[in-house]
Amino acid sequence: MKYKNWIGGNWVDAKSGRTFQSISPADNSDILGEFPFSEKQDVNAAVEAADKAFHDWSHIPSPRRGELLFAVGELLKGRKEELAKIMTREMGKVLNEARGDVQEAIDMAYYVGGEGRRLLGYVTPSELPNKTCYAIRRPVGRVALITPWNFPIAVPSWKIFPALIAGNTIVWKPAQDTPRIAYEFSRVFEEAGIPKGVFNLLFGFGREAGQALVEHAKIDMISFTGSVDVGRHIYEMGAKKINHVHLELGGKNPILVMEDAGLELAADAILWSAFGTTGQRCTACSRLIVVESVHDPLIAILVKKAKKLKLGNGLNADVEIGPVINKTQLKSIHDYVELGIKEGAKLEIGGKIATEGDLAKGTFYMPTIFTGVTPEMRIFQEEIFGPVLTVSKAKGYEHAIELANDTQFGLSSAIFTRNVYTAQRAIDDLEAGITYINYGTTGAEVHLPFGGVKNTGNGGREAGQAAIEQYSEWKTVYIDYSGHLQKAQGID
Ligand code: TAP
Repeated sequence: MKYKNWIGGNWVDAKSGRTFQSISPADNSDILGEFPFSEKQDVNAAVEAADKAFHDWSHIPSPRRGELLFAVGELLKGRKEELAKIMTREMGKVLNEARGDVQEAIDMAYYVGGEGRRLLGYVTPSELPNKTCYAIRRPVGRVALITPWNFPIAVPSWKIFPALIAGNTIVWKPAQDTPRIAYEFSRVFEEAGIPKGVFNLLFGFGREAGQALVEHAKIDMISFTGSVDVGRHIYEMGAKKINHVHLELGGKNPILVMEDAGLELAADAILWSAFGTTGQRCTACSRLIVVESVHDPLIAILVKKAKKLKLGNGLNADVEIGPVINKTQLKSIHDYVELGIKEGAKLEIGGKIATEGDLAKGTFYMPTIFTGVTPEMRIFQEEIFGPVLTVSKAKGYEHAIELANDTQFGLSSAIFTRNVYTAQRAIDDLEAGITYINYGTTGAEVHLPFGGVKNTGNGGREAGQAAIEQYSEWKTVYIDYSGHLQKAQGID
């Protein structure tokens, strides 16, 4: 089936008529549809539509905007299973995880919908008599949203809902690998009755549609989730226009295991964090750091459990690990594995493209564990974004922290210990936006801030109250009811 862009409330083809296909990574013969290959002229139309809709949308009282988000939440609830199945077909994550992805958007719809009744500012006394002062939140304007394929509903929902509640209009360019689920998600907003032009959906590739969108003069804010390289480029583009740019970038997230950890619990959490979503999460655990005394027993448990993980099409209930998103990513993962071997790491398990039986129909990689990994190795430093876990030995707590922080990234982190002193110290010592105690590195709750330090971002956060701040700006109001000219700072 042929799908269209959604611009100004109308479903339209790309002006050039060009299209691209969405292919299932579990079965490359399964085509999920044909989508417009948008370019500059389509971007112009979408931004014009967002611009035209901005005045009216931003003047609707925010509790009313919240009601629309509640309606979206209700519709998502009703379509959860259907959306999860399409997501599994298109993106590959196993069905249970796809359900979680949709659930995150449902949670976000309700959480942010409720914020429509708050959008909190504050009132202060004035330094002068008969004068009052307060500060309120106002929308930023026309917002460009650019998202990756790995959480194709959850990550966009972290941006779309707060942007809308704050009174912005949006143009969303989803990843080229997951256009179908973006279409289905957008249809829910149409069904809920969002006014024309408030939400515009533009399919296409980053180089063409994405680039033209971030460069557009009428875009006031860019919110981007993706790789560091593209993020840096977008930051530079945004800087030229003095745009507000929000970046959520990569991770190289460590789990630390101390001598007093529960090893069975740690092993289960490590496998879930490293190989869930086939390692394609920004919060995936890609570096395991284990103190020497428990290193060998933990590796033995991990290898035994990892061997039992079942690869396959995520629509099948017994499958635990789905495919890698596409052939380019499959090659990149395998190149990293070959590099790891050359760098001198020891391959404990995996290290191969999986092609047995039905796996040959798609892009599958065996869960892979390297031991003996040291900080000079590129597999320790670079985001592989696949089912590859590196293991490093630490001499003790201080060394484990030193290893954990020896990275350009700082998204998530975790420590397994039963010692409350060690746990509390790690919360202070780990350079990351998120720290888990006795849990893996993945999983987020929508009412708490999400994001990272160092090269993982530029200081902003998704979700929680932080999301509202992200998509709004302060307006300060002074009301003088003295009836004469009162000058501040004691000027006569
Ligand atoms: P990227 O290749 O960076 O792509 C992300 C988005 O940017 C896609 O929609 C892409 O479009 C678009 N894009 C590419 N070049 C562009 C350009 N020149 N101008 C404007 N847009 C452009 O990342 P990815 O491979 O899809 O996603 C994986 C990365 O995302 C990992 O680094 C992961 O850690 C990160 N991630 C981070 C988080 C958070 S919250 N920190 C969450 C999820 C993922 P096309 O796909 O069409 O090229």
